[in-house]
Amino acid sequence: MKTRWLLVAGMMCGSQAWACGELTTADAWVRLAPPGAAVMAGYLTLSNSSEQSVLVQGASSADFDKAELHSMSMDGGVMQMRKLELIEVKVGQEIKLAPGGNHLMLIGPKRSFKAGDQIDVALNLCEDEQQLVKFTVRESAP
Ligand SMILES: [Cu+2]
Repeated sequence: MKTRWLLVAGMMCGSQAWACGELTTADAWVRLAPPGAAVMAGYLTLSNSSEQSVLVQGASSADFDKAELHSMSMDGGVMQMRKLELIEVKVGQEIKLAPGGNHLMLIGPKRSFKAGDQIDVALNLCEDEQQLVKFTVRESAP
C-alpha cells in the first residue's frame, strides 16, 4: 500500500512539472538607482493566458549577484520587505509587481546603469523552466 502511494505521488509530480503554463510579461522596468546603490527594484506585469498555473520560484541576472522576489507592506508605519518563496500566477490571472508592493529585488549590481539600459532577468518557473525577460532601466514607471 505504501509503495503504491509513493508511485502515485511520483507520477503526479512528474505531470505537474511537465504541465507548466506560460507567462506573458509586460512593462518590465527597473528603477534607476543612485551610483553605488546595493540594490535595485524591478517591476513587471505577469499574466497567464495558458491552460496551467505557473509558479515563479525566483529569478537570476548576470548583472547582479542575486535576485529575489519580495513583498512590501506597512507594519506600524515602517516599510517592511520580505522574501517570497514563490508567486503563483493562476490561469487567467494577472499579477502586477509595482512600487509599494511586490517587486523583484536585484541585489549586488555588477555594473553601473543609466536610464534606457536593458537588464536581462531569467525568471525561474515551475520545476526547472526559465523565461528570459528584458527589463528597461527607467527613472519612473512606464
Ligand atoms: Cu525588496
